[in-house]
Amino acid sequence: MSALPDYKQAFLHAAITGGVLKFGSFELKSKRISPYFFNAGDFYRADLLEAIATAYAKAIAEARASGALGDFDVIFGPAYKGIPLATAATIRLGQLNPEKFGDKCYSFDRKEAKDHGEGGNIVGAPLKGKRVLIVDDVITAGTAKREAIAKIQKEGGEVAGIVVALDRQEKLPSPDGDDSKPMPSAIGELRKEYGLPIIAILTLDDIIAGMKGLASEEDIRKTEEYRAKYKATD
Ligand code: OMP
Repeated sequence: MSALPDYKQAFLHAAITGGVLKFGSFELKSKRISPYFFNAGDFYRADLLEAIATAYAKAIAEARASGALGDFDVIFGPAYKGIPLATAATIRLGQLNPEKFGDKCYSFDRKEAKDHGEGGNIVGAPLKGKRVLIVDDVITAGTAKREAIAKIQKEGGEVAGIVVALDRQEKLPSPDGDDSKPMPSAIGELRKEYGLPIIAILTLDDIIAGMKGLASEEDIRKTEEYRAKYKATD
């Protein structure tokens, strides 16, 4: 029996059987070579999109109910992969609890500012004076999250927190390039630096625990080896 809540188990099952969580050899943004890769852009089929939207919505509702996350006005999805995630999560959250979440809005950024028509950098709800929850796919080094925080602040919004589908639990690269040294995690550093709640639907530990029966013995072994090599100290 899995210790994961049902909605997380259902999400992990959808990610593996739907081919969103892939096993093989993948170069990451950090240049590390990973035996697994989670591509949120592959949640394009209706049933998979529904699965990820439900997982975000339930994780957000759970965090609000426990007090781990404060109130927010807008769900922001950084371009491009965050756009359908934030949009779908906003709809699902409103369906889940219309009274509590029916007035939540979505918003996303343009990669290039538009200089005609309505103009600007933001599509969807304006961020000025709003509490903004970032919804994004994966956290490895936290670079993309820092960029999203800076964009929201520049628009006059206040970041309320970050929700990701997967925390890879990786240590930050050592300044001297020696990856064998213990180092803290990207999530831990972001929490410390910005004092923000950061919520992950799944962690690498959850994936390894849930892979059994869904992935080959070899993929499980390689993923465990990768975790042993790159897992952060916190
Ligand atoms: P940061 O941790 O904020 O730099 O973001 C990591 C980014 O890496 C994600 O937003 C993805 O674009 C990409 N990524 C994945 O999508 N899936 C993975 O399993 C691993 C990565 C990655 O390259 O680390």
